[in-house]
Amino acid sequence: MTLSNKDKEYVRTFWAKVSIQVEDVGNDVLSRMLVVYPQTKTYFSHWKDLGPGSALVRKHGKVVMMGVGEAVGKIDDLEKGLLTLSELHAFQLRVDPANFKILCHIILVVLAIKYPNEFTAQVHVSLDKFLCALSLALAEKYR
Ligand code: HNI
Repeated sequence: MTLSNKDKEYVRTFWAKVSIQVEDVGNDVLSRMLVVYPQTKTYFSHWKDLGPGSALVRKHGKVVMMGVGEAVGKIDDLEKGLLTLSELHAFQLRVDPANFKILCHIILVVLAIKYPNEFTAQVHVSLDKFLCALSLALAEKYR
């Protein structure tokens, strides 16, 4: 799947808004993922508190969303840009790539709730394409 220049523009413009609230957005995303898809908790079993909004959930939520933000910066070559992160998730963390789809779905839901006016159908399409491409790039090192 290729992102058109228009897609990239929509993603960059939308992300400019998200980037000033990455901590809150990240907290909502990770909190919701752990509640709605409790199987994802297995990867974070070393944390003391996996409840919504806990200190570690908030902190890691921000880390993940910063990662997505970096990917926006590398939107022209996601495969190369995310190589290190892909290696980390594949070989060290051993995260089943099915979870990338889950996380991307949650990201869309949270952004739609938080930015109802900016989250137009066109932004939705472009973000969905971007997140699919990001997931694919993250799964690159699994094969
Ligand atoms: Ni993910 C660590 C980014 C999906 C489980 N993850 C990171 C880090 C970044 C990151 C950045 C910190 C790396 C470092 O320390 O150098 N993760 C991303 C991105 C996505 C993603 C951009 C997809 C959009 N990660 C997932 C998913 C899971 C996941 C779907 C599991 C359900 N990630 C982890 C775990 C860690 C992690 C586990 C280590 C956490 C820890 O304890 O430090």
